[in-house]
Amino acid sequence: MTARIVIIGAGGHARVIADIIQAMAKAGSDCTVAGYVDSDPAKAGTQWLGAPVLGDDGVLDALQREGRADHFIIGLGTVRGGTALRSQLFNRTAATGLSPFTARHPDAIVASQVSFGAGCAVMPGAVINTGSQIGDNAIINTRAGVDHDCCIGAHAHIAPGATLSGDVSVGEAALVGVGAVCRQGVRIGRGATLGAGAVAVGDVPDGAVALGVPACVTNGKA
Ligand code: JB2
Repeated sequence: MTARIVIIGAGGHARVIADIIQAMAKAGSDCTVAGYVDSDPAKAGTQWLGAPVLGDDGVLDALQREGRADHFIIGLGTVRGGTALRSQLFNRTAATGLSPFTARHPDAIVASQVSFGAGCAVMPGAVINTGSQIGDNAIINTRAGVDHDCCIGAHAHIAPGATLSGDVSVGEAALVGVGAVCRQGVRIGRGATLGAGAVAVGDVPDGAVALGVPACVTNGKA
């Protein structure tokens, strides 16, 4: 049966997700975008990549009950509220009875013995090497590299062009910024941020923000 997927959010990241689902369908997967939900009332009724904004999060129960959608994926990326908001939306939407959908672009390279949780997003050009584990609702963004035996926690975001060497661990809801680099074996803590372009040569503690080359923990913004 065709998976009818509702995308949570209707911004830039959501459109990238819609494009992936459409690319998967073209490549033979039985899936379609049922529509989006977005908290901005001005977006209700608009169309993005041929699919409508169906309302706000309040319509999810009815979509599920009336059989208009059966799956969801979080379409918010790096917004205010960050990964914490993504995890809240994931848990709240799963509670409606919709099932999380993993969107994996056909042009991503995924090695053997890689495992995915529920509701992940893997963008075009991403490379995930053997033995890696990707947690629920994690994003492996455009051209990010996740080498062998990495462990990416639930709700984490590996931003475009980031490079993780082998055996790197990224904690739940952590953000590895655009073009950041993690040396072999480092641990990025739960809820931590490694800023854009930073190079982590040592561990980043839970909740910390680390910036620069080599990355240093700071109280500043990433
Ligand atoms: O609670 C919510 C909610 N909060 C904000 N529920 C729902 N259903 N939608 C919510 N939104 C909506 O998410 C906003 O009204 C807005 O339409 C959308 C966020 O769109 P925006 O384009 O601002 O951000 P994004 O998350 O799609 O993209 C960010 O992250 C990506 C990874 C940008 O930084 C992109 O440049 C980046 N590539």
